[in-house]
Amino acid sequence: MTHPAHVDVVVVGAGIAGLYALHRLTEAGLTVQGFEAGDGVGGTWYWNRYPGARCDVESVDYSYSFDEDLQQEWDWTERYASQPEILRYLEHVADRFDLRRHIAFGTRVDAASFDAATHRWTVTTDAGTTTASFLVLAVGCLSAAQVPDFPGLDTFRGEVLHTGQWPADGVDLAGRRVGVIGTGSSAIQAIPVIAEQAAELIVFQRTPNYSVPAGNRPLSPDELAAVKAGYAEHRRRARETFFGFVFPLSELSSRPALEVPAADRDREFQTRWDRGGAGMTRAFADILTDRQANETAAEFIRSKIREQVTDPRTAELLVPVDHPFGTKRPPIDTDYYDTFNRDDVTLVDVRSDPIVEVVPSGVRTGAATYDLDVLVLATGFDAMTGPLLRMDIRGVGGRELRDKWAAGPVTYLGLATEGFPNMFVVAGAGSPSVMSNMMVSIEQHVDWIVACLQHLRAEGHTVIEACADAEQAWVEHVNATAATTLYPEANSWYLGANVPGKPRVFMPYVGGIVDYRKRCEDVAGRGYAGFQLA
Ligand code: N01
Repeated sequence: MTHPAHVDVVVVGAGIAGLYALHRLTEAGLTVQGFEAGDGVGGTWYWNRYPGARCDVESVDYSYSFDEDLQQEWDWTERYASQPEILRYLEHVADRFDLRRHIAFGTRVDAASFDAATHRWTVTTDAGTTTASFLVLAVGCLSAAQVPDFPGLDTFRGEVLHTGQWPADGVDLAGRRVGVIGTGSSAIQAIPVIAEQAAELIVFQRTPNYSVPAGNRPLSPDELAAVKAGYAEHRRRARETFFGFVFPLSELSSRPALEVPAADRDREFQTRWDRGGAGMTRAFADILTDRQANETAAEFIRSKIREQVTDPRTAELLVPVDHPFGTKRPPIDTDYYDTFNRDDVTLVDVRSDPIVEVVPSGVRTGAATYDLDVLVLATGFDAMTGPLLRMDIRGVGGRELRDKWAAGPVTYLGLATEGFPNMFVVAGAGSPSVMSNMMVSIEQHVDWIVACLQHLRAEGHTVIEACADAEQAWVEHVNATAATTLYPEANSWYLGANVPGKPRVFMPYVGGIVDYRKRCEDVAGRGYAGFQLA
């Protein structure tokens, strides 16, 4: 596809955010050009095809709400949709709204620079350049794979695969010895499925995680019909929750955990455990803000791990102790702990016996060499800032975004950053994004951006830029909000702790989506207060 010389808006990325942005912008009468590194739409759901990949937000919530016909005609088959089903859905959305014609696939944006004289961005891809009045970065929060610098990785004779870059044609693991490094959400989903397929599985764990059963199951036609009958109300309620989806609450949910007798507390945890999914952190009001309250939930999960894993030594290795429950994104699983009862699955604790190197035949720790045919790196992502900073983005006066964010991301509302006019980030650092149902956040962000561009057009403005003082105040607010929670206590990707040398800054906004939306609406209502319009 040849690039147009100039468009109103360039949208980078054709995942959930990029597709919705293209739809809304074209609907608003703007000319657009989308660029997507993958050969198809889907973003996260295009790249993460590892065995067992599925969403941890329920399908009826993890779907667009903007079009009533779309949500009525699509039938989700399971409580939590699998990667292939979500990808089919996004392909359907692209076709239904005729979005593919705006997208150059297989085209990676390498650089973008702003010209203060013409008020235009020049966007450079591996196939050419385009200028645009506005730049919308919809590149995802978890799209830059993090590959640890293991000595000898390139000498491995077998196949090395990252969960976030899984081959589209799949990988036949039958009869092969597979190693998985990591025990985050991706690994916890992949491990039970890989164990079924492979001859032998070795799991290299550095930090044990708290995993809760997903309780995945088929969605019955009656359930689906009931949701569809009340979809508008369901969506409205979801938008009024803290995270953007309706957790089942009980009369205990608003109470501090330690005010509730221990037996009642455990009954509540058990109810949520049996129901499955992400509700454990909402069992009581202070699970994510009070260490002792958190410990009651953590202890409950630890007891479940000990119950499920028959070998006591393996069970103890799987029990998490070094971070509060929920301060890393809580994985939800299908048969994760039970998988370690299999004779063909081995858990290696690389905290006490670190990986020294990868050798041609496998992985060598201080104590042993593990021979492998396939090495799966479930080692996560350079989250939130990685996908942006891997591009060479330059604002006014050639200032590099990499320089501006050298000590961590600095944004106004997560949407914009001073010195980089006419550039918007969808679900960026400083927004609720990964701390919410991404669908709800993405729709809110994109709607806000499109309304902003319409306002500029109506008022005859060609430039919008975040003001330094508004940005500073927002960053302080984001940090102060995080400091009221337990989140900063974990070495998580939220903090950049998983990438050596990355500044330790808590990136998402944990004030909730209702609070955030009100702030965004207030800013717009006051003529885009905190932005300079020219
Ligand atoms: O990545 P992670 P992920 N040596 O960063 C280990 C979303 N997601 O891809 O904890 C040894 O969580 C690392 O160990 P440690 C979700 O938001 C959602 O699993 O740093 N180990 C950790 O165990 C999630 O949070 C879904 O000590 C190394 C693992 O690799 C996010 O994506 C599914 C290592 C990385 O875990 C990221 O999840 C999947 C090293 N050098 C993902 N380097 C659903 O919707 C890293 N590790 C369900």
